Amino acid sequence: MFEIFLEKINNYRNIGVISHVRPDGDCIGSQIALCQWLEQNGFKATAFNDDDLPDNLQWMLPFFEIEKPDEMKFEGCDLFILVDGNATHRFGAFEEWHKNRSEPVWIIDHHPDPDDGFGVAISEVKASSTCELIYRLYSESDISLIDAEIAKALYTGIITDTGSLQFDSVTPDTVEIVADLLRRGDFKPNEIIEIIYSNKTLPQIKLLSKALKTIELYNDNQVAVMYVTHEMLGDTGTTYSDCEGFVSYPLSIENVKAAILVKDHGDEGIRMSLRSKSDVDVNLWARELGGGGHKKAAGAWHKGPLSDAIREVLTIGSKQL
Ligand SMILES: [Mn+2]
Repeated sequence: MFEIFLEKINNYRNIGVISHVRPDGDCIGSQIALCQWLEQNGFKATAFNDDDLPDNLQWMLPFFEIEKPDEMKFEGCDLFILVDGNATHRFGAFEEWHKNRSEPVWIIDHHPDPDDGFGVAISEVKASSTCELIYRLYSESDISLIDAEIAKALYTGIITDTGSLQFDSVTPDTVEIVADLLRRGDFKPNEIIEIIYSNKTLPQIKLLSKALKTIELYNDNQVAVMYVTHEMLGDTGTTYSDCEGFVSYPLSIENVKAAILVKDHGDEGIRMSLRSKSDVDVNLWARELGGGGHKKAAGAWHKGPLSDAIREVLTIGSKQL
């Protein structure tokens, strides 16, 4: 998988590694592990992200410094590698800066339908996560270089991108990789799972209780819609980032094939998170709304208002049910 990558990487020295905006466990885990691999192999790596890490990933910061985009630092790089995204617009300030530049851009990613024009594209839709791909980079070069930090970073990405090994993207290989990471890193699953998931605040749980009351079923009870309004955030003293993971509740209702969390972001518009636990491809729904993602997890924006966004996504979805 990484033959061409391993051959061509030797033409470069200073490599900028960028993870996508609104970072998650997979993009940060793969970014850190890739930067470590580059430095272990004699390259200079610089990690960039436009946004701060969410609280539950901050513990990984000491593993590798992640910097804010900086033109001077971009100019010092002779190659850029984008991780966990397949279109430059997912990578914040880098896109605008790179428009008039000629440094090559590579991707390592598992989202469907990548953009054209990447010098090297490791694009594996079947991979559970980008972290699974970075593990393969190690296994195809020198697996013994995986130390405890790298093992924890890769484990985090695989766990968060697979709903703790529950999604159908999980294969026997994924589970074997996880077992190997646990051995190499000498840690137990709960050490990391508890940091990632057992960090809910009381206001978050109060917000969840309000959101759960909004759940309605449509299309013969096959689609569940749940929403969060500005007012609900104000009442509970929470922000949109506190809705992380909410969509799994409507998705867990029996017979529901797809679930949508609709968040009213006021002037910014309406944000929709779509999930599927069936053959329903919510990436198609999201794409029709100008968004995208994976078959089972996708997102899109709508100009609003909330009721229009719900009506439109249900109309799009009903074509597939
Ligand atoms: Mn991912």
